[in-house]
Amino acid sequence: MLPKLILICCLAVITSGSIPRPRGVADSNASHYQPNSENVFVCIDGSQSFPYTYVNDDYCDCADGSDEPGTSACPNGKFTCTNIGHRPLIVPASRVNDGVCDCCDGTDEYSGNIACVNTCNELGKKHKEEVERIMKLQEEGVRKKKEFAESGKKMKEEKKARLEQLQADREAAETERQEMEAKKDEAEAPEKEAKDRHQKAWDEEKARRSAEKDAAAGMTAFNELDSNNDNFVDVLEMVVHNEFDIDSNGVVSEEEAKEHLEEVEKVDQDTFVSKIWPNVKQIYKPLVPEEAQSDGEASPPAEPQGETATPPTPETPGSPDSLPPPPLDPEDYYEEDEEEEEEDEDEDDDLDDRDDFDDTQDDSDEKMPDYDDETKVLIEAADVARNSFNAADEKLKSIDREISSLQSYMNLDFGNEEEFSVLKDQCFEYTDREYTYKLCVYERASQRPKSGGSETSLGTWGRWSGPENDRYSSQLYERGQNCWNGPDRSVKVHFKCGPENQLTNAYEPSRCEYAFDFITPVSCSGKVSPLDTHAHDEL
Ligand SMILES: [Ca+2]
Ligand SMILES: [Ca+2]
Ligand SMILES: [Ca+2]
Ligand SMILES: [Ca+2]
Repeated sequence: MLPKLILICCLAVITSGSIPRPRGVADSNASHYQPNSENVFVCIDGSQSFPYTYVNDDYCDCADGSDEPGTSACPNGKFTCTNIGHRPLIVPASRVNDGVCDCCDGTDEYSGNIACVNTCNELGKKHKEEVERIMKLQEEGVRKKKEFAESGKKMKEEKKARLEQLQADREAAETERQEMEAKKDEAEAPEKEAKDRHQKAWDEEKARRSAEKDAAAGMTAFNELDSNNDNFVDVLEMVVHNEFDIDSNGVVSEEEAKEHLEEVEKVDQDTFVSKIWPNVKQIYKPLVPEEAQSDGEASPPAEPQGETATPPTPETPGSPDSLPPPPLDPEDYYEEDEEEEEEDEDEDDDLDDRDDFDDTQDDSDEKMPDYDDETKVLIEAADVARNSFNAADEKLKSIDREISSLQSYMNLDFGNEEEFSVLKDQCFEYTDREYTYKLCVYERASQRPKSGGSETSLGTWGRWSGPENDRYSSQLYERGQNCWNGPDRSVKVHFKCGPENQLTNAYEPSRCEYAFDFITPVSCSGKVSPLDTHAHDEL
């Protein structure tokens, strides 16, 4: 034991320096307490002076408490323990001789009321180990950071070269696209002309067919109306058709019939088809055949039809055709007829049959015929030109997309040495009791409940947000999902030196403003900051 004590004693002499000083005085303040020839002590704040014997006389004389560095007399006094073997500590003067060991060397307790064990060497050793541990971490981090920086620089070089290549390719691709577009336009002009011609011919054909059908219907109507078969339709043949009742009084007067006949008594077939039919075809209804009546068609379902079924007027006495027509146009009539024949079949089949019937009719009547061979050749040529143009267009677009993506990459700030580029396109997660938080560096931050449920955006990449002297210590992700009655969510990510890239904590310091702690070798400086070891010292 003895040699060790001696060692401590000698170290103490050396460390405390050559200036003798009163109890509780910090090394840095020692000069203030050097006795002078007048034997006067000047308070450190310079406000007062006292005889030197006032120092540590357990009575507070200086306003700044500097005359009592080694006693608890001044409420604002400060006691410094030298703590040889560890490092000096300043405690409030009130802790001097308070019965608690505050200094590791026990110098704050000299009254003898309590015996403090000197733990400075032990603490010093632990502190040294801690500093070494952190130092090692920092050095390892810096080594990794250098690697990251190298690959980051290499990556940027590659991207830059690729960007230059693409910018050169783009010119050629744009020229190619222009050429292909011109060829396409060139091929499409005759194609359009031929197709338009074909369409026009088809439109004319459709109009012709329609007119033909119309004329045929007109002739059929004429033959139906000409009940006495004298090749004229006259007023009396018209009045039996209730649909010609202009004033809806239930009777077709001769005047009404004549009005439909363009004010003549009778018309021949040609006149009927060309002049009368166009005006009446919308209202004309053929009289119902006898057998249809007996089949039960005689009771029309619609009420108004029943009303028009008034007894024959004197103008048409005893006419068998004076009964009201069924509410059917010719097409409906035939369909009804068919349905009656197929009464036993179920309704679905019936409907299907009718659909098929209609479809085939539409197809044969309304489908435009194929293009002629000459037009087909033009369309084929235009298709080829279009495909070539689309390919050239897509190629240019794809180049533009890649250029745009590379430019956004180049615009990102990866730190002074490109060291943060290693974190690009990487995502990290941290799970607490309720949520899993996710950080995709340079992209976005989010959270999702552990119990399931949808993800909430906490923000997208904004910018580096560290203080001016430590710009790369934090990142801001902003414009996340809006908080009800509050701001948009945002996250500040704090970067600290650590052995691996890892999201280590997530919290919400104020409503909707989140904070993540992220450790990474990239943030290692190679230096040990006092803060790193502070927590350990407190033990
Ligand atoms: Ca005093
Ligand atoms: Ca104490
Ligand atoms: Ca006639
Ligand atoms: Ca009438």
